[in-house]
Amino acid sequence: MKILTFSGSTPAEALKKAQLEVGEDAMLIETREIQKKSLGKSALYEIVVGVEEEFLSKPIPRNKEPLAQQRPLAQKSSDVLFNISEAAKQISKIAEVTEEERVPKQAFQAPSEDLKRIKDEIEKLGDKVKIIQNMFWDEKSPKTSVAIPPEFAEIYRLAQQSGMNQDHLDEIMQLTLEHMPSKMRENSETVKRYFQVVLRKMIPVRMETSPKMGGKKVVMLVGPTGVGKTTSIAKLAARYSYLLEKKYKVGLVVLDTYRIGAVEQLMQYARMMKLGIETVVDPPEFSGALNSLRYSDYILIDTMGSSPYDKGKIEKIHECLRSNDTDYSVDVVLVLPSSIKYEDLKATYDNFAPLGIDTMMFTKLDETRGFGNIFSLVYETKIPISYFSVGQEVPEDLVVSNSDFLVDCLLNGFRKGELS
Ligand SMILES: Nc1nc2c(ncn2[C@@H]2O[C@H](COP(=O)(O)OP(=O)(O)OP(=O)(O)O)[C@@H](O)[C@H]2O)c(=O)[nH]1
Ligand SMILES: [Mg+2]
Repeated sequence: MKILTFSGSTPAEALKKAQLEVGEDAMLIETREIQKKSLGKSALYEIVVGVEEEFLSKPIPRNKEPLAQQRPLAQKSSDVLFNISEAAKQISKIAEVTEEERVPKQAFQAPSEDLKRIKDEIEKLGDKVKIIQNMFWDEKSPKTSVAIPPEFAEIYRLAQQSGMNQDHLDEIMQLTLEHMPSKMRENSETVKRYFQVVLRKMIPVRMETSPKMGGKKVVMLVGPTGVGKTTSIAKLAARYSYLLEKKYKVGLVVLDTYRIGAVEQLMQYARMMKLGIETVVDPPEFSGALNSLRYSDYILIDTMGSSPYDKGKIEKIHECLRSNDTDYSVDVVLVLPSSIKYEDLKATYDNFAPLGIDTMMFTKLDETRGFGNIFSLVYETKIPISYFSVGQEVPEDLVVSNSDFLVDCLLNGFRKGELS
């Protein structure tokens, strides 16, 4: 065996030279560092290889470098450890190990740096996922598809379950999509908050105002049978006459002339609260009844319950309103139960609409779970809400209308215990 040495600025470079000169069959005997890298000087490595004489006799390609670095070495072939290919693999393994060793060392020195890098990467990935979701939402508007992106899914489901009319829901979703800043679409919490703001803006409410100096408020409650008109009149009478800071004079009128029981019901409340009460049998008596209560700040008018399809009874109320020749304008409040579906609310509204509805009052909120029907009716008719009735108790189960209350009921359900 012939022993040869090759040198290079790295062990790999020296090996490459050896491979070019003597081929793959040489055996690596030793690798040495001859000169350390220093300023202005590159490092120098020397490898020692052993080659069988027979391989050396093969012609060496003409364009190969001469064996400039070659020098014999007193080394036995039994000391040969590797062939050159194996050595090459070993050297690259050493390089890998060195690299691996360096990583944990760095991690140990600056763990927060690496964690920060990983965190940044995760955040970037999260952003990409959200961008994809938003692109998906842009493409599939709720008008054309039921596929709602995850951030919108919760709010969409809640609104749908609330009994809101589907067309209204789709319209509102469309509006939300158009106006919502893209930053807010990022998670379901911000989507919900924005959706709440949109809904709130869409609910017309009538603020409660007191009668002007020397003025009077005349309020008439109309609506189907058994919805809670008389009970609500009693709650309002109690509120105005002794629950508010200022105590107002309240007078009552009852238009329900055919049902003795109904008149008696309001009479009892009047007695309890010491309020004046007038009854009206025929429409021409209506103005007279108002005039006889002229000392009052509030005149509250209870009417006979009418089936929404009983045009005769509704017409009788209309006649009273038309016959009013006093100076007082009558605020007509349509009382509706929140427990019926949107389509029935709308049909009822349509039947009472000829009376000229000024505001709506929704009762029996304590008996229902979804409030989308109320939302849809006010969204459709644009008639503001004045009050909610949330139970049978007089006078406490009355809520003065505010959009926050309805939106909260709509999205989170009604919780009587949480009423202030
Ligand atoms: N749970 C619940 N019951 C209510 C509410 N408001 C009224 N009621 C009840 O509903 C029933 C009918 O109430 P009324 O006030 O007599 O209804 P009305 O609209 O005057 O009925 P008519 O005069 O027959 O047309 C009574 O038992 C009330 O206690 C409410 O908000 N929640
Ligand atoms: Mg009644």
